Amino acid sequence: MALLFSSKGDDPARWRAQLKARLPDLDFRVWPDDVGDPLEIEYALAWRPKPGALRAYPNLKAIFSLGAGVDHLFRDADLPAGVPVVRLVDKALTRNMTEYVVHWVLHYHRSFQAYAELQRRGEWRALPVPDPPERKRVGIMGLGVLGGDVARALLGLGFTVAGWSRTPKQIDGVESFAGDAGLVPFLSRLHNLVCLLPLTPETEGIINRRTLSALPAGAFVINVARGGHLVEEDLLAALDAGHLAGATLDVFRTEPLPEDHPFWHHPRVVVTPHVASQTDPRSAADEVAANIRRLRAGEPPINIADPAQGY
Ligand code: NDP
Ligand code: OXD
Repeated sequence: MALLFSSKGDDPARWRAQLKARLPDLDFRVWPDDVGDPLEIEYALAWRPKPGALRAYPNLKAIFSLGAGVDHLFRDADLPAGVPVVRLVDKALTRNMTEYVVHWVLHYHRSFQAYAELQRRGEWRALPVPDPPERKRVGIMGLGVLGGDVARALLGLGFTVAGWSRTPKQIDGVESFAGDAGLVPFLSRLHNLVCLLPLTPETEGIINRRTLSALPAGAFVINVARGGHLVEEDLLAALDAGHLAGATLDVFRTEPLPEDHPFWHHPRVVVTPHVASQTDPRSAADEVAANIRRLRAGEPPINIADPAQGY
C-alpha cells in the first residue's frame, strides 16, 4: 500500500528520503507520473492538489496537508467525503512563524521602518526612544497552534498581548476576545495587528475597511495567514490616508504577487513571498510518519481538521 505525494512547490525527493528514513517499507509515489495502481494509494500528502484528483483513490485513509493550512484542500468541492484531512502541526513550522512575527513586531517597535526612510534620504537623526514594550499592544487574530506560540514569545519580550479567536482562550497573560462581539473591542487598542487565522468562509476578507478603521491611528498590520483574509484595496486606502503606519504581508490573493501590484513599491509595505514559515521535511516527516504508524495500528491520526469549521 502506498503514499501519493502531490505538490508543485515541494520537492518529492526530499520528502521521499525523510519518510523512507522513518518508514523504510513505505511505497512513495508521486502524482501525476508515478501513481501506479490507484487502488494501492492509502495516504495522500498534498499541497493544492488538482481539484477532484483525490477522488481517484477509493482506499484513501487520510489526506495529509503539506502545510498548517487546509483551506487548499477544503476548497475542493470534490474532496472524497469521510476521509480525514490532517493539518500539519510541527515544532519547526511553529518556531519559524514565531521568529518571523517577532522580527516584524520588533522592527516596528524600534522604528526601523522610519530609520530605513531616513537612510533613503541620507539623514542622520535619532528618533525619540520608543515606549517600553509593555505599552505596545499586539493583537493576534487566531490563537491556535501558531498564534498561541507567537503570543507567548511576545509576552516573553515584555509586550502586552491580546488574542481573538472563535472560542475564548486561556493563555496566561494574554487578554482573550472571541467571536463577532469581541472583534472591535479587540482591535480598538492595538499597535500591531497580526493575522494568524485559517481561511474559511467566516474569515474571508476579515481585514477590511471596517476592521482597519477600528484600529487606532498609527497601527501596523502583519498578515501571515492567507491573502484571502485581506481586502487589499482597503489596506492601501488606510495606508494612503495615513491611518495605518505600515504593513508586512507574506500572503496575497494572487501568488506570486503580480509584477504591477502596488504593494511591490509601496514605501510602507513589506512584501515577502509566502515564506513566513515554510514546511521543512526534516522535521515535518516525524509528524506524518507518526500518523501513518497510528493509522496502521488502527488508530485515528492526530490533528484532524474539522470539515464543518474548515480548519
Ligand atoms: P489553528 O487551527 O491551530 O488555529 C486557528 C485559530 O483561528 C484558532 O484560535 C481558532 O479559534 C481561530 N479561528 C478560526 N476561525 C475563526 C473565526 N471565524 N473567528 C475567530 N477566530 C477563528 O491554526 P494554525 O495556528 O496552525 O495556523 C493558522 C494559519 O496560519 C493556517 O491556517 C495558515 O493559513 C497560516 N499559515 C501561514 C504560513 C505562512 O508561511 N505564511 C505557514 C503556516 C500557516 P478557536 O481556538 O476558537 O478554534
Ligand atoms: C501553511 C503555509 O499553511 O505554508 O503551512 O501557508
